[in-house]
Amino acid sequence: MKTKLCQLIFFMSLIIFLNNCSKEECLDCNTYNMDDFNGDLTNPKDVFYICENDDLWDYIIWGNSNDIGGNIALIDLTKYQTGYRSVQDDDIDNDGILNDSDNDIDGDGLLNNADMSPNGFENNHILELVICERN
Ligand SMILES: [Ca+2]
Ligand SMILES: [Ca+2]
Repeated sequence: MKTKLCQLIFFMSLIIFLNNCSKEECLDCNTYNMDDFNGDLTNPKDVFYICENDDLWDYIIWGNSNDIGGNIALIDLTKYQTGYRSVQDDDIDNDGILNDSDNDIDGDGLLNNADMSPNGFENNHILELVICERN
């Protein structure tokens, strides 16, 4: 009886151990601004490395090989994982000066400290295409 219980505990422990050993997926990713993306993959907006357990992973709406469309069809989906993410626009008025150092963030001619709405009234998020290479 005691031997059976020990065997049961051993096999339960083995199953739990093997389930926890599955390797998490990590990806090398490039992002492209969807507003001006023309299919050119050589000039990414941002480059990052991400793993499934990173917080950033959940901010990306991951696609899969069943919903291929538009420009993404150019990519070999057995090698690449694609998705979308929404990020804060770091240069709202597109003057080349990042918001952090821009004294007129929305570009309306009123300096931030005198502007009732320094970030303007537009949606200040950018939709980015995320294309990641599997490791
Ligand atoms: Ca700016
Ligand atoms: Ca302003």
